[in-house]
Amino acid sequence: MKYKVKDIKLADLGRKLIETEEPEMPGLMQTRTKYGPKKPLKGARIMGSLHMTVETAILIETLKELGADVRWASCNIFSTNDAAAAAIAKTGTPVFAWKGETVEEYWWCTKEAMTWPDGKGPDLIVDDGGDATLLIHKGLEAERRLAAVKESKVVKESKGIDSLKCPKDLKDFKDFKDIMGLGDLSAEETALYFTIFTTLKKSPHWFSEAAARVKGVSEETTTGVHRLYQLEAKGELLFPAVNVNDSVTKSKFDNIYGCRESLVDGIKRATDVMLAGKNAFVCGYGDVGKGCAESLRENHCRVRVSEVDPICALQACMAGFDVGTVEDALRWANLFVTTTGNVDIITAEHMAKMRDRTIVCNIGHFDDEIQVARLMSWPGVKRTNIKPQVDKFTFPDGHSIYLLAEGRLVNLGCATGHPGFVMSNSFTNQCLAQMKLWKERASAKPQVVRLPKELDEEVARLHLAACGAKLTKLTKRQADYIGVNVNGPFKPDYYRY
Ligand code: NAD
Ligand code: RBV
Repeated sequence: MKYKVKDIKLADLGRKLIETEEPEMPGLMQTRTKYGPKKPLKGARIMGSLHMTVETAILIETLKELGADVRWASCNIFSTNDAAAAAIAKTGTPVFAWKGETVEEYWWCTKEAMTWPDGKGPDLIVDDGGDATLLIHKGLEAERRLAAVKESKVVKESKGIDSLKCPKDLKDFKDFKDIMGLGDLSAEETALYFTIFTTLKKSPHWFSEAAARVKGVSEETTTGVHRLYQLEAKGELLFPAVNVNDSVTKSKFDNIYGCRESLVDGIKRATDVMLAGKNAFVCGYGDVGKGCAESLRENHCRVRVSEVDPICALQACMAGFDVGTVEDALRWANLFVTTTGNVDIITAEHMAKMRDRTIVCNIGHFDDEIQVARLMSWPGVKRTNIKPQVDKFTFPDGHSIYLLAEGRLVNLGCATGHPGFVMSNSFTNQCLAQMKLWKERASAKPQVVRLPKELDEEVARLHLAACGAKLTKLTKRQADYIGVNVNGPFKPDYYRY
């Protein structure tokens, strides 16, 4: 299939949106001018799993300008801008994404974006949250397990599948789950493993061949980076990885200033609520939490935050926020926002005790910060859909809460994500990371690295003119005095910004 988007007729609108946003992304436009003529990504097949927004469309067209052969899927079921997706598909770049995918469709799209017309996989991955990387790692694990089972007696011992010759003769998904020893799976895990099952049924060595081909991944977000370091620590990381999130010009800009703009955008587009005078509770005061708390205060909410880390809690105090627990805020808050990248932050029990008409949303990467599945199956709870991505849940005692984007990233599910200017910083880092991975493909090891500080400073430099900023130049005497080079890097690696 060449592409699958909501409606290809939206391409003209998408193109206008892209052209309007391009001047807001000077880092990407200058990357095209500087590196485009040399085509440093020539020959590279790049698969992307990253929100299919207008900003991402400009990243995709930059990667193409650098010479890459690109295929794309979104990394969230609600985050696609259908017009942007159509505009990219119309140029001949395969896109598999639309707003409002089911989880089954989501994993199908991811695998489709990963499969080139010759049936083989990508050379490089741009990942956001780690799902493309996860598919290859879990797929390879399954392929190996099936091969091992084939060689052992386990097949005979397992229920009713004595004659199984793995994996081509797998009868159904239940056989596969039995062999893999998969117990109760969530809907999301079921969809992931079903995609692995159908892939292996058709092509028993697909994942080992794909894993051998991939030369690297660049990871966009905090949660995806955590997953990569966990794989590396276990010795299971299959290919080199660049941690884009921890470039200073990414996490200290996108995560803070991006969320500072797009959180409130999402809440307002979803609810039209008057924020001034409301009590808002932000769970987590890391980078995202800092941007969220500040924006709610700027909108004249009273803001409290929660933290587990005493350093971040003290930072919140110094910024003038109250620090407390979710439990203590249940009868106080009109709005809860989760920003932790952790699980079970707002439980179904919490929601059962909240004030009437409390708004609950998440801006962290995955939806398990809020116990959405437990909320949906809470005894006697009634769900009323108000409009796409806005649901009212009424509890038996008569109080209701409003859940935005089914607990998925509210800024991308209910609005259009961060603005272009901040994404230009993030995505310029992505381009530099992809060029590094491709250039070093013959020698790089399967480990997680960051981009050098020189490049981080360069990304910032590319965005200064648009803000009308004029840099001061160090004299040689000043540079020697503080122990740096006149042209940078200006800080040691341990500096925290
Ligand atoms: P971070 O590590 O800087 O911040 C998370 C904070 O949550 C930490 O300070 C941690 O101590 C705190 N925390 C953990 N468990 C907690 C708990 N039980 N209660 C209270 N606090 C707790 O990470 P970040 O860069 O701020 O990213 C947070 C999440 O947002 C990640 O999932 C990331 O991928 C995602 N993200 C989303 C967007 C977006 O546009 N929606 C942008 C950037 C990052
Ligand atoms: N994010 N992308 C956008 N407009 O395309 N907005 C936010 C956009 C990214 C951001 O970099 C963050 O790390 C990631 O989404 C979380 O999935």
